[in-house]
Amino acid sequence: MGDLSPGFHGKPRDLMSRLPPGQYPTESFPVLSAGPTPHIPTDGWSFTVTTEVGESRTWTWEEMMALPQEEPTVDIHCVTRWSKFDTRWQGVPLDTFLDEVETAADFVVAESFDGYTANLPLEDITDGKAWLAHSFDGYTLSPDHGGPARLVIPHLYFWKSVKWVKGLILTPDNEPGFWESAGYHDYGDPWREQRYWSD
Ligand SMILES: Nc1nc2c(c(=O)[nH]1)N[C@H]1C(S)=C(S)[C@@H](COP(=O)(O)O)O[C@H]1N2
Ligand SMILES: [Mo]
Repeated sequence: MGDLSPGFHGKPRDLMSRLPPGQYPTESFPVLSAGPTPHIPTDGWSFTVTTEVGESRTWTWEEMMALPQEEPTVDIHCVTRWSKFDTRWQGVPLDTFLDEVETAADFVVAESFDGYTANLPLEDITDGKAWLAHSFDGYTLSPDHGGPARLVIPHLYFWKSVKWVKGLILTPDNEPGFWESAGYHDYGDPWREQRYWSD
């Protein structure tokens, strides 16, 4: 709790109101990866959105970097109970990619270069709620934190924010991802403490 120093961003009391139940604040940035860290060069990187009828749209690194950029500052919450306030990312809102495809799907599976997946309702990654991020705190995103690029979906537990993301697959039905198949909650709202299936 020593992390809660006044002057960091308002009063400690204000910060505590931003802390979901069962979480503790940290100023460090832990690394949580289920497997080894893949090292993907940007010239071998691409991002693909595939629709439920198999149509797809792909962006190269240069194309993605040329899109309008945003710099969200958000609080993030890991299911292992650490929360980190005011994390500053740079990237492209997922709306920008999804606007380029036609879909009637209600769900999406985010896929990583390492095989990791996470499922999400489509409405949870649209309307400015989620980003493809390539920088953190003004610096290129390091491989252990998901570089060259990762998802940032701050309103859900951070396991949904797929590192080394390579694409989004739109699906008519909900298809549980890596942790969602292994006992973690399907939706993962930190404010409702949706950690496990039984929550
Ligand atoms: N591809 C991939 N993405 C992943 C993970 C992973 O193991 N593989 N771990 C998830 C979990 S559980 C968390 S808390 C965050 C951790 O991000 P960090 O290592 O940058 O803190 O990434 C998420 N995204
Ligand atoms: Mo996590």
